[in-house]
Amino acid sequence: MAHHPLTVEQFLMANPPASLGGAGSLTNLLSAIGLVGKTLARDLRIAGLLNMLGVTGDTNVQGESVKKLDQIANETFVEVLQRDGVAGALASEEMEKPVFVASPGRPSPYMVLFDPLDGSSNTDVNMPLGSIFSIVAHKNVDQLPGDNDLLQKGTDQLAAGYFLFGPSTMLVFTTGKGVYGFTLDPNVGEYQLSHPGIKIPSRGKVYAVNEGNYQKWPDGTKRYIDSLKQSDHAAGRPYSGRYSGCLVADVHRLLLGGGIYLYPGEVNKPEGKLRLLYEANPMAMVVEQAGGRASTGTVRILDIEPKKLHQRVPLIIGSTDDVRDAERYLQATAVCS
Ligand code: AFP
Repeated sequence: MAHHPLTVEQFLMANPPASLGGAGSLTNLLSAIGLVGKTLARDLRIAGLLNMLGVTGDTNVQGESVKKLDQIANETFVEVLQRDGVAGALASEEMEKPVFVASPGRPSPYMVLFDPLDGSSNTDVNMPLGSIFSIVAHKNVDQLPGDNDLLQKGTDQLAAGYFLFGPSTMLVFTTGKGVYGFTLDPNVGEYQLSHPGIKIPSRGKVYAVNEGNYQKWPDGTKRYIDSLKQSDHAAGRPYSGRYSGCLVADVHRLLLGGGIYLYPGEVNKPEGKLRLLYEANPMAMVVEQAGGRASTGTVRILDIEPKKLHQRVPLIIGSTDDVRDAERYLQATAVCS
């Protein structure tokens, strides 16, 4: 008998997520997001042949140089998710302002926040890339959504996940009932269940951080990273360093094998680099649903009350025991400073 893993749609039909806008509407939204991933996987596979590499010459709201693939990925998310009223509002790392799609005749209970292409430094050198998405409810569909409706705590997310564009394309997501990984079979055109019920080990042997920033860190962060390099066989140290430049790829490795990813605050930039609403929150929901932990070093990511759409936070995420170890070192600095 041939082996036919569940497609993501079959999985969602068998495990229907709590929908707001009528039965199946969150399933419809997740399927639309799945189409975005298939489209991006197709483009990325031959980007070098389609004049899609390099920069556009613009800078985004973050003040970062925009890669052509950043723009293509953002346009794909917006074009697909504007259709069919699957989402009422869209917010992106690449757009200063959200796109409000809902209209009186086309309300939608869902809003999607996304980083359309994570790991932009990897686009032109064929290294791993990702996309990250977070789905929140527009609670009062009788009123059109506004900027403040998007500023919701991570604990309010209805679903979150990512695409990993690596040797294979994967869709990994949670709707609050565990974490499931699907591998895209491009020949069939379907995501098929390959990683049911992902659980992150309580401790790993891998750490992911940009050590080039070492001199910018507070002492506690330096001491933590130094500790991972000390030889202590009972504690499984030294850890191995694995840093790809793509949050999705580094966290996916930890999700399956355990360990810790850090983009910590710096002495002169305590807020760090990563964005709360469309990077830290969705990755934190996935990792917590898999049994892991995500904090700023002092505060649980999912408990943070957002103040601004593109707000940045430090991110310490991964195996529970590893993140707790890091928090002890970072909080020791916080107390002293
Ligand atoms: P870009 O998408 O702008 O490359 O940023 C990627 C990212 O948000 C995250 O995916 C990486 O882990 C981290 O930033 C890389 O940042 P550094 O290049 O400063 O280490």
